[in-house]
Amino acid sequence: MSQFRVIAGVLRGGCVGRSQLQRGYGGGLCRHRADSTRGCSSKAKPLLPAVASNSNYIDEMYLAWLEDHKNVHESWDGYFRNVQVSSPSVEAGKRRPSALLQGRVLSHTPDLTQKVVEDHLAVHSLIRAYQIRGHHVAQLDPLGILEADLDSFVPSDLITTIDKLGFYGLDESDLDRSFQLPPTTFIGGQDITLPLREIIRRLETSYCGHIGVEFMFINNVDQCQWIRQKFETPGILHFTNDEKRTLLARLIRSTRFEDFLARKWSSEKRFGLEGCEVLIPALKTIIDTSSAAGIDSVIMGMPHRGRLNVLANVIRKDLDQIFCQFDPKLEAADEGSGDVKYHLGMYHERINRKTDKNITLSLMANPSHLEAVDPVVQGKTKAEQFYRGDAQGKKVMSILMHGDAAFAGQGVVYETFHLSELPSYTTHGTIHVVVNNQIGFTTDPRVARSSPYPTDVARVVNAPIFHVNADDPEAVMYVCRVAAEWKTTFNKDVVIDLVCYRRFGHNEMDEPMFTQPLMYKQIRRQEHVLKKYSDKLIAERAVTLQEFEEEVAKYDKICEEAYTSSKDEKISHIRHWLDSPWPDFFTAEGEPKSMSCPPTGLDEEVLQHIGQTASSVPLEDFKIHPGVSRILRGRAELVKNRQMDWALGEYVAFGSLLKEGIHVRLSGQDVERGTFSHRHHVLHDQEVDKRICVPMNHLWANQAPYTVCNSSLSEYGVLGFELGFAMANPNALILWEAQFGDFHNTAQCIIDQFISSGQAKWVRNNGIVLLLPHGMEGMGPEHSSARPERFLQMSKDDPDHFPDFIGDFEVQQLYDSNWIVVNCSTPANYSHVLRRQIQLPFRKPLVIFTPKSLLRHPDARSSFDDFNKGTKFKRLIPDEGLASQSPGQVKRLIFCTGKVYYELAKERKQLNLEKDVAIIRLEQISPFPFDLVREEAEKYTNAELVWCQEEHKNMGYYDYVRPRFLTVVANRKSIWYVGRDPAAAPATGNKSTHLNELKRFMDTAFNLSAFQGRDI
Ligand SMILES: Cc1ncc(C[n+]2csc(CCOP(=O)(O)OP(=O)(O)O)c2C)c(N)n1
Ligand SMILES: [Mg+2]
Repeated sequence: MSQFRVIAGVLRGGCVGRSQLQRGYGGGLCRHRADSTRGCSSKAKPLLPAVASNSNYIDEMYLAWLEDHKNVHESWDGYFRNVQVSSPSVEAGKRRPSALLQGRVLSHTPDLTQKVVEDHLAVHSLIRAYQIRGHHVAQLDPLGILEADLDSFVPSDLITTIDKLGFYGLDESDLDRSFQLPPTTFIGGQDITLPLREIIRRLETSYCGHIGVEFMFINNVDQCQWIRQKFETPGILHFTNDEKRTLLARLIRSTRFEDFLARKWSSEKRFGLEGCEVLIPALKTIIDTSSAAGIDSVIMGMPHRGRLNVLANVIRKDLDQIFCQFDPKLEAADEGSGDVKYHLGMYHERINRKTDKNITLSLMANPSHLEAVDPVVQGKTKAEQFYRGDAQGKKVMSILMHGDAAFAGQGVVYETFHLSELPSYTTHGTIHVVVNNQIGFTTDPRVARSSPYPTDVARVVNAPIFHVNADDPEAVMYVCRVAAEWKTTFNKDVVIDLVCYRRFGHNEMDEPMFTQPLMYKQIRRQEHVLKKYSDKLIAERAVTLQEFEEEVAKYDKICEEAYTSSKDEKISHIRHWLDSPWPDFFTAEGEPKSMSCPPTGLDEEVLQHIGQTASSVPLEDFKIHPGVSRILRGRAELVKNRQMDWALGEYVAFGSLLKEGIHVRLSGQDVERGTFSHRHHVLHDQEVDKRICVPMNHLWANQAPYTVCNSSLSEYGVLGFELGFAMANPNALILWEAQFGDFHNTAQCIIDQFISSGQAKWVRNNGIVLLLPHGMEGMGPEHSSARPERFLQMSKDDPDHFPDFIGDFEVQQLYDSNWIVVNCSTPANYSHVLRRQIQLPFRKPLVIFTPKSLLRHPDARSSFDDFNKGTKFKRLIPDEGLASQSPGQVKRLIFCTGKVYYELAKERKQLNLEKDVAIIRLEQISPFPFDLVREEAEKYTNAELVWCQEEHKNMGYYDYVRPRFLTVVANRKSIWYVGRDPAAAPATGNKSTHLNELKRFMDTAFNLSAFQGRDI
């Protein structure tokens, strides 16, 4: 066999055709010669370097080809034919191919080879430039007046004019030369070489049309290759007539729905979707594709814009239920204050018509606060995945919709993205859809963000971003399909940027011409997308005009009929808008199954068992840190003495609930160890990297799982996430712990908008627990106060109304409250309140101010007796000392809460005032235990009442408790204040000032004549 034949044979066997290349991408890039039977190993060099290293190589191949075209691989065959065609003036067979590559007859010199290589490299760079920067010149803006990205930057390495070829050392004469395509492009389809002109044309089609793809920052080559294949393969944007008709029908529904609302309620705010009607078919395409891939539950979050349309045409809420919300005379049937129609949520199970599979769609209720719902959706999605054992997110997924201004501006978007890949928080890929109407209320993007696109925030997690012109419905559908496939393939987030416009003002009342006159002149001229698309399909004969008109008439009729029946609705049930129903937890009417709470005490064996597990390492050969060993020995000692400290009390609550099948999840910054190093729920082997042990998961044979997870350094995002998690299942204890209580205020929006008011607005129970370390310990202004005053101000119990004590008052009062605020002073009470949270027949958020120094305080311990059967949470802890034995002689009754009790008790002892002063601990502050406080006030008839707190007077609890105490004593007595003076900062940064303040108010607390002679 001649040498030429060997080379040709190698090429034929080894030169990889397109289909082989496509298959190969998952296992790594390969355009290598792989036929080992012909002497090629997997280490064979790629073709191009071989060309580069030896121009004879091409010549030899060329000669082999001349001998018989079949001697070489068909790609080379095509290549040599091409070269011949492009140099017709010379008899091709007599020239060397290295010369032919230049399109001229030249003698064979090393310079020539060099030039071939350089030109190929240049073309490869050019291809790469389009992949990276093509989106900058994509035609994304349907209005064609603005840049959908903020910069008008036209990359110099894109061939927007012929002279740009010079950037690569090429010129116009090179346009018809063929170039071999690199393995990092799919523009060739089956062809491995293409003329430069065609290369550029195809790159423009893929990257500079109505779709702009941003993905080259992704640091995973398989993922990049996957995207390239999806967007570069020729002919990808092909739709069947059936698909086009479905798309048209969906666009009709979306458009006519808004038209209908506009006709019937022209002056009502509804935040219409006009200008982005394509959102509805877009979402439906995502859902269809996801359903086909096995997803059967989709949880969605979205802002105001287009929400009613999504409810009607994606979730399929009954139209009459939507229309009746516009009736001003509609009466509310449920308790609570309700919410405006474009905030309500919805849950619906239906059959997906495209896949014939069941699918559950839920849209989460949300406040006006843009993007606040993002982490909540993620938390709920995670919880559904967790409880269904859907470890990879193959069944349950989330879709988040955003406005362009909010997506760029709200920090919680970033926080939510950063949860997306964390093991205990990932939902395995969210599809984000941005309704990018290029405006936020009245503000232009150029003054609303510093990044070129509103979507740039997604780059931090390597999410691909697909920008698409929303006036090209087919391009949108394609992008949505790819996004859904991306999610199911890689389990990672992806962003669809629907570049659209807002046909009217921010809402239907707003005049946009005040602020965006030119844009709105253009918008008035803009043809509706439905008109454009229907014309297109009619021209293509995919539908007839008559079919189109019939489809429109059909949907209009549906709307009219629903409108007529909506007039019969006189009462609005918010319950019908519930996004997370708990059917087995409540009665069919959505009421609690009882109005009582079983006691929360436990058997001695349970306490012993939990105590022992908490003091040991359940795994063999597991070497823990000596400091942790010491802590565990300390716990064992306590257990031996039937004592519990704070950490053990918590262990008992969690461990016993796990035994009862209740999942417990504790999340927050450094919660695994505990900020104050008291918890140690995750043990780390000191010798084996990443070997950990969670003893709580080794407690019982068939226990529920315990999740304890250190979170990212976020409050807003993480608290929102846990709140969402707690929505999925009432039979779970979900706790979020702030590092220090003060940090909760960066999550204030979740607390105000969801936790304190969520049930009133959306009739949705939620049993989330907030653990907020709190206490004046001289640590300075920022590590002292969890701001109890804020929580108490938002408690809805009436300060001036003395309630009737009917039924189980404790439970009834909790039922009527919007949340529960406690400050426990003993481990047992902490443990009981956590257990009560689950024993209650309904769910309310629970805010617990937790201690810092008390974690190790020898007096702040509880006996096993306080946990035993029959014991329960004490809303108030009465004085049990000398004062309580002869209450008539007590001169002063000090009410307090939390840690200050121990300081007061110590001082009282030192001053020998135990008979004169009674100290009562308010453990549940809100709802206020009117019944128990009255008992105490009546018991100590001759005592003056004092409220003592360590917080400053304008903070803490005083403003909350004072009017309630006065209601208890019917304004016949004063409640005197003892504590720190009013202040701006929650605590001093100066240690000695701190101690002086403490001394001063302790002195007042026990100065029995301090208030004599003062007016009531
Ligand atoms: C956190 C928050 N800040 C301010 C507002 C007031 N607001 C309501 S809509 C809006 C503009 C939103 O623009 P964009 O996100 O682009 O959505 P669009 O209305 O354009 O669809 C603003 C500022 C809000 N709802 N939430
Ligand atoms: Mg906008």
